Amino acid sequence: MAINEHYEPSAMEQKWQKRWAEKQVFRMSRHAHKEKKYVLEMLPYPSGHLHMGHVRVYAIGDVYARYYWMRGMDVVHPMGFDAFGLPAENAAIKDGVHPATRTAENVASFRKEMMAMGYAYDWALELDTSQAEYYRWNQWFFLHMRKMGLVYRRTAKLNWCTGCLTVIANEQVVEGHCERCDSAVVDKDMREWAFRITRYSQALLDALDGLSEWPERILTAQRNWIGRSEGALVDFAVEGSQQSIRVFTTRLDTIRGCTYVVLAPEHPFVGDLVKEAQAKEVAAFVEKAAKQSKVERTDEKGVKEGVFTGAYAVNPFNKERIPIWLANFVLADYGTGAVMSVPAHDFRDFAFAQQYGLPIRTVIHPPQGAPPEPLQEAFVDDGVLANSEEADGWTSAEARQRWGLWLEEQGLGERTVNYRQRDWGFSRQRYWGTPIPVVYCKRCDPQEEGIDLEASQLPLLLPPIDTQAVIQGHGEPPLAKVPSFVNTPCPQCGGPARREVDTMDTFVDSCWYYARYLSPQFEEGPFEVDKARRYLPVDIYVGGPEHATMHLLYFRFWCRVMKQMGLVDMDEPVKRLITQGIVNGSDGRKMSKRWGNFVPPLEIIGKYGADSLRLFVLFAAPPERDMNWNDEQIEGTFRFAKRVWALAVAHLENVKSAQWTQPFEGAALEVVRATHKCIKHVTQAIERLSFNTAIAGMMSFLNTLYAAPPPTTEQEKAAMRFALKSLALVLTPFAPHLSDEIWEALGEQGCTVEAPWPDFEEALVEDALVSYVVQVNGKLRAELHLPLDAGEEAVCEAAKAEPKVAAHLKGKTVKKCVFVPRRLVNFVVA
Ligand code: ANZ
Ligand code: ZN
Repeated sequence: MAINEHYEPSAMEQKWQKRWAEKQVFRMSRHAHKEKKYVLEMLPYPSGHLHMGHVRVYAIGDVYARYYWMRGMDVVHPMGFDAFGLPAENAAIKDGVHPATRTAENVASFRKEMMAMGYAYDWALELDTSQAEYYRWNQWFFLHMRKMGLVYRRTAKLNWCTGCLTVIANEQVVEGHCERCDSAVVDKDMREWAFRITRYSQALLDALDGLSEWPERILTAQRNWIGRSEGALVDFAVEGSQQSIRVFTTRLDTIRGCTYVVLAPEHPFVGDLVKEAQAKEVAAFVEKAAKQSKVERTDEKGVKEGVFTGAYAVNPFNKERIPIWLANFVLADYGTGAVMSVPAHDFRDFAFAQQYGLPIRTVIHPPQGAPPEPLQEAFVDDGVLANSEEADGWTSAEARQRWGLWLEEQGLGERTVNYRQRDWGFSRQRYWGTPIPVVYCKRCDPQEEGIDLEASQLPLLLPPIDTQAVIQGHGEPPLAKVPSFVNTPCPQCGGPARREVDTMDTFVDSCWYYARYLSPQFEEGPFEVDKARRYLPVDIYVGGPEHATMHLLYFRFWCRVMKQMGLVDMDEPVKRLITQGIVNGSDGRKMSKRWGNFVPPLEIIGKYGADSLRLFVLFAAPPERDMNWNDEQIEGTFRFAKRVWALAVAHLENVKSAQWTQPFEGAALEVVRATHKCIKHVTQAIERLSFNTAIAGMMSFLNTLYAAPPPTTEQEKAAMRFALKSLALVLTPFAPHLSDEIWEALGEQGCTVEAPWPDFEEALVEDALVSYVVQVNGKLRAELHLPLDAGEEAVCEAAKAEPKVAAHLKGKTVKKCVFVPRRLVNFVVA
């Protein structure tokens, strides 16, 4: 075969991509009897073209997939498309193209660009969540989960995005704005469907401790999101009323410092409590608070506003009469919607008390003693009780414990646990999503709870729709504009009924896709249980840290549900999670068309080849760190690829058929040693997720090979052949096309990913020679390079024989010889 002496990646890469596909090199179950390894990257939303962030995350996954293949494992490495969602619909509104059309185009171009990157996917497993054969199983899960009590309908104050014209999740609201379109988010009372994820709050929290291979920052984010707090419910009697106000507090120890009580403006008692004199002011306040969004009300920097109700409560501990206020920052749906305020020990209460001239009473001292009065700021940590009568001197923890019991004995309250996490509302008022399989019948279901379809009626297909109808959605779900969809006979009475017109949040789609990949054509259920048993959980999952509290929490919940249904036998979907850093432009800002720092991957592939691009994204920074695009550095990795090829070309004819079976020596041995060293370095760097140092090691190995004398003897040729072959193997996870080209040129069979990962011999990795400093009476006289295993006697003899040392020893007696192995010899002479 004729070798192209010039490094021309495009022909080389296309050739190998074609061959890999024809031979189905990456197919699942190729090593069916070996240990399995499931390597997965988060499935992308197909947005048109790959950007550098995609290139990077898939390159990271690809290193592991190829590496484990070469380790002989039964690797699964699939790819698919999270094809439903708002962007396709918004694009339709912008360009007048139907979401289905746009999505199909985008999927096709994504797939093509991924192939051009040479990613090792088993394309037979590909899935597209917008296809009925996929989303019908979302509907199937919905029906099952409803029977399990995990799906319900509720009226809730929802986050309504004024730009996307749909409800969005709490997690998607960033500082009062939509994460996606940046428009303002307002509260809106609506009926919606929700998953009872809170039933699993404690289980999801507990299991975080077992996720030892997840990044700490994700675990922390999930802990905070679930937000377990242990506290107490305490009843405060209301003066002149039979009712008492129940508050939730995490700081029962501070209760003797409570100087007023605050209710949420929506609290059901407000109407009854309020006194004539305050009625007008209170009504105005309630109305104003209702217009503020949750985010505004709880923003730490936001304005804290309140109003006195005219009513008083009684502190059950000291029987003190304290005023009842309303405040915007108290939320109706957290705890009990009522708070006992302790301004001396809570920042928010402190600010509020100062603003409205309410008393501040210290009841907790820091361990070092009482702070000076008046307080400059709240002391919010645990400490020692003061001004609390019999409890003075108790620790905070002790007080919570003892008073908690006391409350229960007295019937004045109870200890309790609260979670910040809320149920997951998943109704979306948009077209491009999974239809919800229920109908509403006035006759059979006057409360509009929704009547389930039968499993046999699935899939409930998303109807074709006129693009104009999607465009004119404007707040009303587009599906409501398709009469042939909406009007349907009631499954119970056969009379006229209406279908649900909301669709499901696309985060439903990504809750279980990793299991569907294993049997994407399966028609009897969401996936084949046997396959799931064999290949799950996912061993390595790579994706963005921005999914910490949404996808990565939702799919953990879903996994537990699937276990209860008997579909899987694990509690957690993923063993090891890798969250990649951001790709910034060369200006250090997040790479984006908006900032004009966007570098299209396709252009880079065209100019330098996919291998150089892969090397670049893996070399520029460790996977979990952010990286900057750098024009010089892509030139650098391109130069490396060229030099690898040039070295192979230079030696190929000469070394191709070299054979050697004896132990290596001399220059040949040095080449062999350098090779083992490189194999060890790359192997360990891959295991450590340090791909940049793996590449650096290969670069320095390449320099060693360039510096080696041209091989002339059969032995030297064989050593160089071994070096090139090994380089081709360890380079495979990073630059697979170039590797395979060298592999083939050396006359090897198949492709590198089918070959075993090379082993290294520890004995050969250690440096052959060590350098000794030779001193006479502590003065440096010479430096010697001696074999690693040379003993004291041999080293001293060699040192004495060294002419420069010999000159200083002449005519003197050596009184002592200090020997430090592998470092130093010092002759002490008189
Ligand atoms: C008295 C107190 C004294 C509190 C103190 C804190 C410090 P986490 O830990 O987040 O669960 N709280 C209770 N319900 C609330 C609501 N609906 N809206 C706003 N705040 C509410 O927070 C629990 C604490 O938040 C509770 O403990 C309560 O204030 C407040 F030195 O009670 B604390
Ligand atoms: Zn009916």
